[in-house]
Amino acid sequence: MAETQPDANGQTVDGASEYFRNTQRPKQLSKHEALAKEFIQYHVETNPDRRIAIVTSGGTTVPLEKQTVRFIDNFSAGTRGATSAEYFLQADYAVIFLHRQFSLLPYSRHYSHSTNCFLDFMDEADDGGVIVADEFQAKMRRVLQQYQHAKKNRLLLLLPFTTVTEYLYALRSLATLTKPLGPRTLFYLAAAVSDFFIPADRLEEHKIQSRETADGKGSGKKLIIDLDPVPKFLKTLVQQWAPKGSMVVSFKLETDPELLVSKAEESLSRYQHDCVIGNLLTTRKWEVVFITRDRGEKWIRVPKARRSKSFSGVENMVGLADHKKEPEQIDLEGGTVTEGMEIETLIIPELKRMHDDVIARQERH
Ligand code: PAZ
Repeated sequence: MAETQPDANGQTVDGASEYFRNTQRPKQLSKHEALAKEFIQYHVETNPDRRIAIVTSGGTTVPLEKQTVRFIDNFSAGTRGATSAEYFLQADYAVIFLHRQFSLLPYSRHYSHSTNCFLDFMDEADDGGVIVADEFQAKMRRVLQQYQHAKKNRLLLLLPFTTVTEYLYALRSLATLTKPLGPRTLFYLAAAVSDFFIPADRLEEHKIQSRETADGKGSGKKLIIDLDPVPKFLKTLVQQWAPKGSMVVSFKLETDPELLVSKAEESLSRYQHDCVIGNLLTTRKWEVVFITRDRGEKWIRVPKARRSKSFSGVENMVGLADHKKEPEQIDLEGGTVTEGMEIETLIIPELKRMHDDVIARQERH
C-alpha cells in the first residue's frame, strides 16, 4: 500500500486512513484509551509543566490466521524501550510505555526471566523466610525505590500490544489524547514495527493446515505468504495525529554499516520530524547516531572501558557506520544501574536538551 493512492473516483486516499478503514478496531483499545486519558488528565491538572514521553517498545506480530496460532515476529526484546523509559522517568518525564506484551518492562527488566532470573538474586534466610542475597541488596534497593517512586506518583502507565494493528491503533489514540499537552509531548518510537502485514480480507479464519496426504505419507504443501506493506505511519503521526509542536523521535535499525546514516537521513527528510536515532543490530548497545536537521550527524558512544558485555554484539563493528570518522567526545556523567554503562543514560539527557529547545521555540511563537 502506498502512502497515498487514488481511489476508484480518482481521489487521493491516505494509506493510513485506508488501513484503519479495513482493519478491525482492537477489543482492548477503549480500555487503553480510558486509562491513557485519565493518566494524561491527571498530569495536566497536577503539574502544568509536566512532560509526557510516549515510549514504544518491543516487536509487533503479524498474524497469519484470524484465530491466531501462527504469526510473524521479530527479534526485539524491548531492552531499548524499557531502559529508556527508566531514564525518562529519572529526567522527570511521565511515561506512557506502549510495549509488546511480555517484553521487558522498566525496573522489572533488571530481574527478567531470561538473562537475570529473579531466583538467582534470592537466598533462603535462617528463619525460614526468603531474602535478597547480600551482594544484590544495594542495587535492588535502588531499583525498588525508583519503581515505587514512579508508582506512587503515577508517573508510569503500561499499555501492552501484540499485533501491528493493535500497536498502530494505540499510537494513533495516544497521539490524539496528548493534544492538551502540546509541545510537552515527546514521542520516542523505539518499537520494531513490522513493515508488512496480511490484510483482513486475505486472512484465514482458522489454523492453516499443513495438508498432509490422506495416507499420512509425503510432505505437506509449501506455505506461500503474500504480505502487503504497512503504510508509512510516521508521516501521518507527524502531520496529523501528534499535538502541534510536539517532539517526534524515531529509530532506524540497519545491519549494514554502509547504509545506516543515509537511511536515517532519508527518513528525516521524508517525514520532517525532529530526530532519527540510527543504530546497528550488532552495536546498538554501545553506539547510536542522532540525525537532526540543524546538527546533522552526531554519534553517541559508550566509552570502551564501560561497555557492557553482549552475546549478540560485535564490538569491532563500533565506528564502522560513522561517515564523519570523528566521534564526538561526550560527557561521561550519568548513573548506571546494571553493569557497564547503558547508552540510554546518554541518549535521554541529550533528547531532553533538544526537547527544551523545542518547547522554548514554541513559547516564543
Ligand atoms: O528491543 P531491543 O533493545 O532489542 O532493540 C531495540 C531496537 C533495535 C528495536 C530499536 O533501537 C530500534 O531501532 N527500533 C526501530 C527499528 C526500525 O523500525 O528500524
